[in-house]
Amino acid sequence: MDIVILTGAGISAESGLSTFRDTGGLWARHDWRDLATPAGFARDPAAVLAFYNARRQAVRTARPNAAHVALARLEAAWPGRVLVVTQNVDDLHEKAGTRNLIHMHGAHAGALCAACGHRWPAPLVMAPADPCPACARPATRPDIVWFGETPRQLPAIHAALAACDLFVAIGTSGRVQPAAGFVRRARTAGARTLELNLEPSAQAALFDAALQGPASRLVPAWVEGLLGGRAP
Ligand code: BJW
Repeated sequence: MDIVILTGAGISAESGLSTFRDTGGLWARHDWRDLATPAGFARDPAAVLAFYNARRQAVRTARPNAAHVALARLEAAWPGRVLVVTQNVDDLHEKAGTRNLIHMHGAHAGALCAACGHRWPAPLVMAPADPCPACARPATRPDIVWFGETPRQLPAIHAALAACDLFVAIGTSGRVQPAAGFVRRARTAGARTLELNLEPSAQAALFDAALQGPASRLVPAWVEGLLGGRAP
């Protein structure tokens, strides 16, 4: 039985990283048009880089919680294929030991030249004057998918959704496309679907089952049940 797991900011909330759309979340405190669009970066690169520098710094010291650890344990112990597709740009799945992982919205670990498209490992702090190592133009940006940009590795994700037997969404509000559409794709392909979230997401009614609670409690319990032979 092959499993595809979609994670969102809620899985990292208990590791101390902000979500986006909860009360006090990043988009409650900042305007996404200024900080998470190519147009916002063109208007004020210093403000965008400062926003991501602060978050990159917070991620550096953040530790995976019981939910990330449980997913890594599932991948190691499960006889079928387990693919984690994360919308998160932190590295907590990697730190927990997950190997088969797609960062569909990019990662703090990467830098991208907005002028020539060259990619390289991100420094801890980016500044607008930083030259691209390939073309030398001062156009360094985080290698992160902003609104209006195409998420990474969609063909591989769509292929996995079409072939999976179980699709699980964890800690995501289901408000951002195309990730919000994955549950429909998985259902169409015949997969069973499960949502684990603090509250019912915008997509909750589309899932076969939806459980509410903190990821650090729900995910380890679900993984233990699955590895113990309980139905998903
Ligand atoms: C817990 C918990 C705990 C809390 N335990 N749970 C109109 C205008 C402009 C754009 C559009 C538009 N209409 C449609 C679009 C497209 C747009 C979009 O969907 N916009 C909507 C918001 C309207 N999408 C795009 O532009 C995407 N690209 C695209 O569509 O390209 C076209 C294309 C499609 C297909 C093929 C080819 C081309 C790109 C989207 C990029 C998203 N970027 C961001 C920021 C960058 C990353 C970063 O800085 O970190 O990505 S936005 C932000 O939202 C971030 C996240 O990855 C993403 C999803 O958020 P997530 O993870 O769901 O977090 P929250 O906060 O929303 O939810 C957290 C949940 O956890 C809540 O439900 C809590 O209850 C729960 N929770 N604590 C369990 N302890």
